[in-house]
Amino acid sequence: HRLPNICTPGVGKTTLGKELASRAGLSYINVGDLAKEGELYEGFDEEYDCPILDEDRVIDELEDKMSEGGVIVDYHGCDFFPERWFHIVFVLRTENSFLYDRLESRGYTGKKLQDNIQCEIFQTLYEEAVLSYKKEIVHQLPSNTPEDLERNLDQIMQWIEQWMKDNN
Ligand code: DAT
Repeated sequence: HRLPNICTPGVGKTTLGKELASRAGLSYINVGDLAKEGELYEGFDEEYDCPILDEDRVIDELEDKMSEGGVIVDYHGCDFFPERWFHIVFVLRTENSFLYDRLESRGYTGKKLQDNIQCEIFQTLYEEAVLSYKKEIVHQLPSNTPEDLERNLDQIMQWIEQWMKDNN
């Protein structure tokens, strides 16, 4: 069976991605974890206090799995992945008040907290997604409440079923 590849940049990605993988029988890949395990970095960003992703090595690492299909890729950006990899891209959107609380409880403070909120206000990740993929495959999903999560899961499951019918 051919299975679709899905990219979910945004907020609440891990929660949605893992649950979706288990319901749909797809595999879930967290690019941040993959990079950490393989030390796929090419430097360190002092300002943001985080390592800089070696994008070429990440792509090499994922290529075989992606061509097999059936992969959910979780990352906060999607512009450096090959366009051919993905059949659908979801950008999760969280309102500021909710986002602020979530990031604060994750220990974000100061510039890192402010910049992440700004990124959401300016729709940075959505803009990046529509510039990198055909607009028709990029979807924004609200991700504020547990009800949103459940609705998103139902919708994506329906999309996957349809995709399987159309492609097998
Ligand atoms: P990400 O992977 O995008 O960083 P996450 O899945 O780790 O985000 O979620 C961050 C926090 O928010 C975590 O405590 C779970 C919670 N969360 C995720 N989706 C949610 C939703 N739809 N409603 C309420 N809380 C949510």
